[in-house]
Amino acid sequence: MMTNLCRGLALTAMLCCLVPEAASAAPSSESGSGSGSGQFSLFGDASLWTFWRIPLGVQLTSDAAADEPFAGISFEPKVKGNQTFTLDDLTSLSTILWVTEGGIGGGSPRFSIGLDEDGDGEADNSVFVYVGDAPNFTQGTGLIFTGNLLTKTDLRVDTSQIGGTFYDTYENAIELAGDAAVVSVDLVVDSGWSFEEGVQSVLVFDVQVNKTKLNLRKLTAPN
Ligand SMILES: [Ca+2]
Repeated sequence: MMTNLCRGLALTAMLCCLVPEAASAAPSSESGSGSGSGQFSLFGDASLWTFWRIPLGVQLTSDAAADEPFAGISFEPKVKGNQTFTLDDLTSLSTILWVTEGGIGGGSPRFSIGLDEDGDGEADNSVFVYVGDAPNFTQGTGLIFTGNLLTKTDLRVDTSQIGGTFYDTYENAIELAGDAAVVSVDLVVDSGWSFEEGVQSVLVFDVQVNKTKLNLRKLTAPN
């Protein structure tokens, strides 16, 4: 435990040097400029990872034996009046995370983009964007800097729910459903079942949706 803590603190210090904005949160989660501002929240087996009450990250755990064998960070776009935040408004999606238990596999971690295609405000279908190395998205524990996943061309976008294929590009997702309203963008961890120990755990240091960054100080544990 202590070793993990020390490694985590060392890692956080390194991230602060490499990516100053990763651990020093923006003034507000709602401060995104232009399309894509919004609010982050936690769900499932998610908790703030703190040191001396200072939030350093979010721990997302999928324990196959738990009542809620999943965890995530959800981003809800905030729009004014009758404006809509559509899929083609979503141009940048990235995360910095450390896979601490299990690994990457079973389709997790991934981003799940909820789309409302009939205008009732509820998601009808989702587009999934996988984290990890294409084409299998299976690898061990370790630190991942994704960069902007939406500009990658390595077929990490699953458009099968909107008439596409499991291995697709974000460009084609836009072709298929660019006008659909985005109601949520979730970073999901739910593949504990796919690992021998039955647990997949991830420490998330940063998530960015367009220009809106995860603000750890604005997050509270899920109910
Ligand atoms: Ca709907």
